Parts: sequence; C-alpha cells; structure tokens
Amino acid sequence: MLIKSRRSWELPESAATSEDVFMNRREWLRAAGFAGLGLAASNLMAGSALAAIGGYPFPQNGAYTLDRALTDEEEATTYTNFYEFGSSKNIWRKTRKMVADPWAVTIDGMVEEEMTLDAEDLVKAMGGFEERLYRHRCVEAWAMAVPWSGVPLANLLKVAKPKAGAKYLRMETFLDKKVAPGQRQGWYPWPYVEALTIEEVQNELTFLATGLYGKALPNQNGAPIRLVTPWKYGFKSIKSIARFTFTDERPVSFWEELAPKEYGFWANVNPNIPHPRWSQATERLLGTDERVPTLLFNGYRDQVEGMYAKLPINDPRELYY
Ligand SMILES: Nc1nc2c(c(=O)[nH]1)N[C@H]1C(S)=C(S)[C@@H](COP(=O)(O)O)O[C@H]1N2
Ligand SMILES: [Mo]
Repeated sequence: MLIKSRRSWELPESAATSEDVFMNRREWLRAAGFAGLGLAASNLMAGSALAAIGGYPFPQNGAYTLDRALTDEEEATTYTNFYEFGSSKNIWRKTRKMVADPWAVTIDGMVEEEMTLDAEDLVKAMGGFEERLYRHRCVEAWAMAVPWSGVPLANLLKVAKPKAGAKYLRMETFLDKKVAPGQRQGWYPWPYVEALTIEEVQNELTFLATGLYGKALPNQNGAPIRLVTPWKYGFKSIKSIARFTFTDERPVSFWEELAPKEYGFWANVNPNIPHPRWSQATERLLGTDERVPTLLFNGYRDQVEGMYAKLPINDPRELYY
C-alpha cells in the first residue's frame, strides 16, 4: 500500500518478534507433536504436497457467476501483493523460497482442544472442495476475477469446535525472516494478521482457498491456504495462514495497526466511501487499462448486507474502510 509517512506508525523494536523466537518449520513440526485427527508425524515428514489433495479441478459451484471476463492467469499470478516478500507487486519469484508443504497450522484460543496439524489434513477434515468464480477488489482500486478452489471456511468450525463465547476468528500468516525478506523490516507489525466475526466466518461466501485456476495455489497467491472474502477489500484475504485463534476480543489486523484511519476492521467494499487518499468509485481490471464502476459490497450485497444491519457502530462509514 502507498503509505507515505513511515515514521508516524513506526513500531518500537521491542514489538517485533526476535529471531530466537523463530524455529525452523520442520524442527518445529517435529517438536510440536500432532494433536487432533490422529495425525502421524511420519506422514508429515513424507511431505505429501497439497497439490496431492487430488481432484483438481474441482466441480464449479454454479451459484457464483461473474459480470466480467476472468483475469488472465499469468497476470493474476505475477502481479501479486505479499508484503512478506516486498512492497512491490512484482515479487512472485521471491516466494519460491517458501516451503508450503509440509505446513503446520495451529488452532487455538477459545476451542475445546488446541491442535496443530498439517494444512492438507486440515482442509481434508473440513471438506467440501469446489471451485468458485469470485471478483476481488483491492483497496488500491485494482480488481480481478479468478477461479478459486477450496472449502467453505464455515467448515473450520466443525474441526476447531470453538467455545460458545468465541466471537472472532483471528488468522495469522507464517513468520520466518529467513524466507520472507519483508519480515526483516521491523517497522511492520509482523506477522500479518486478519480477523472476521464468527458470523462472517459462517457466511456462505467465506472461502478457504487451496487452489487457483484449477491447480494448487502458487506460493505468491498464498499457498497452501488463504482466506477469500470477496465482498471485502483484498487486504482482508490473508495469505499463507499458519494460525487460527478463536477469541472474544476483536483482533487488530496488520493494516489496521499501521494506519487505522485508512484500513479498518470491517473493510467492506463501498464505492461511495472514498479512501482518505483516493476515490473508491471505480476499479482497474488487472491486465487491462479498463476501469469499471465499483459495486457496493463488490456486488455481493444480497449475501452479506444482513450481517451489518444491527451492529453497534457509531459512524456507518466505519464499515467501509
Ligand atoms: N500475508 C499476506 N496476505 C495478504 C497480503 C500480504 O501482503 N500478506 N496482501 C493482501 C492484499 S492487500 C491483497 S489485494 C491480496 C492480493 O492477493 P493476490 O496477490 O493473490 O492477488 O492479498 C492480501 N493478503
Ligand atoms: Mo490490496
């Protein structure tokens, strides 16, 4: 994002995770043990790829149609936003260093039983694999339309069994300075964090992607598992998730921590509420020079508007950045 004045939100060095907290992922997988789902460590070390889920391409869910052409695959997989690997959109080659398999995912907080398991076992336990065509609207006013593969995020609740008091799901991206050069920049509040209300998790649109264009997700698009919430600005769709935490306190997300007046918790797309530094009325279609009008809730109003009708919010604009 085009944040100009770094100093205003620069964090004290103490806020950054120090190198010694970090452990090599494989070592850590071995050390952590594997709670839940009867998962054997030996399976993980064998390194069966998420690509080996099998079944790609999954059957397309006809409920989700587009009003525009699909974005060119090469464009969607080479123009990517992944600050862990740098602030430009041309970082896809750098993500090759990331090992997305095996991939430890921890589920903790307000759950019946905390667990750490491999991403592949998690999504298999969630189930419901399908393909969906969704629009994507970045807060910086570019947009794409792509076929995601994956499972409804609501199915996470079956596996995680959150306690009745849990109100939010906090999601966290991996933290590994050796792999992700962006994470050596201490002024960012790494790891990347995003969150949804439990009601948003349960919404039919909310998807956990494992694939794109009928194949396993490329690293640069958030392998092995990545959130997709098409009615919200793109920064909500957190990539390469390593932790799901159920909590009763509203988490502060990565961009919200950096610039709370520019990137809020709700981040619902709304063409009539400008970003403080630019208009949100139109969007550029990735791979073209074409601009089209932006739609309220990015065109998903019918599916999501009800969730926001009765929230205790002072300024309704709060819902739209
Ligand atoms: N971990 C992480 N997730 C992230 C980001 C990021 O920098 N780090 N960028 C977000 C933003 S701003 C957008 S628009 C989308 C971009 O997804 P894409 O690169 O697959 O198009 O990823 C989101 N998820
Ligand atoms: Mo974005």
